[in-house]
Amino acid sequence: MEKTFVCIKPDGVQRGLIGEIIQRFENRGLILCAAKFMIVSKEFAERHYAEHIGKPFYNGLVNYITSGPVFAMVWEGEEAVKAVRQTVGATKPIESAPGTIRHDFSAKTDRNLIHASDSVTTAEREINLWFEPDEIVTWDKISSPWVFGNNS
Ligand code: 3AN
Repeated sequence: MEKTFVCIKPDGVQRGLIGEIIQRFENRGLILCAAKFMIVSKEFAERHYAEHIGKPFYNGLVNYITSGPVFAMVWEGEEAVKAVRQTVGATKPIESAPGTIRHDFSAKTDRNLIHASDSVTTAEREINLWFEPDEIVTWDKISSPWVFGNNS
């Protein structure tokens, strides 16, 4: 199954939304594989956001993600990248669908609560950047066949 990287940004942590956000991924049957509560250094933020260097919002983005603790996670499931992005919602909260995390809890792009990998390739890069291999827990969730099973 596919793995993806998710990070609750400092506004999500400060606003007490860690539990709510985890609940939404658990509700979809996704499997938590890794989690870590940490403060991101400027150097680390620059590596994470390397693809955005030069964009007008780049410096603000680095300041934002380093402004307080974050909660980084790896989630697994069938088409986990797409499923998580769908639950997270569009980058601009004002354009995100009702029922998504960004719609339900945020108001503007500069405070959009959460990061999620946008492709399988990005997910691999981000998981390797944020987690050591021995921090990723591989386990059988007993409810998974009731979520990802096939009728055959
Ligand atoms: P997403 O997080 O939805 O994948 P990206 O990868 O396009 O969005 O952008 C990464 C982050 O950069 C966003 N989460 C957001 O915080 C910030 N960002 C993107 N576009 C803008 C923008 N036009 N103005 C301010 N911040 C932006």
